[in-house]
Amino acid sequence: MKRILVAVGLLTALTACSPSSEVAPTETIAAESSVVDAAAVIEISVIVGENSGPDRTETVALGSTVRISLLNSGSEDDFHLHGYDVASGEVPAGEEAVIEFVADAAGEFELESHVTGEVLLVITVQ
Ligand SMILES: [Cu+2]
Repeated sequence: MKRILVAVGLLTALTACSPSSEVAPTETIAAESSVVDAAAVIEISVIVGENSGPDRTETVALGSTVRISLLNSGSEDDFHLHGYDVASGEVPAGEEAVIEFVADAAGEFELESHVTGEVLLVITVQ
């Protein structure tokens, strides 16, 4: 199952991470299909535990549409991109989640697991 989440709460203040008790303030919209120009989408593939970690960095241009495919190779998890406040929701073991967002704010943003607290990827938008 793939889910595409588009952030609409981009003005939401940065929130500190609290793995199990976080009440998501983020508004998300589940979309059946992407309406963006495929050629303009930056695809990032993450296999959790294989090519993920705090030392993995990806740099994207400001204004890009970024689509992160996350294969959850571990147990059930919940992934979250800080700063943009987009989350995957619960992802069962072995399933893939897609987090998509428009990189309209510059900076460094951590993608992390809310179960382990591990940083999986750092995205630099510049
Ligand atoms: Cu988080």
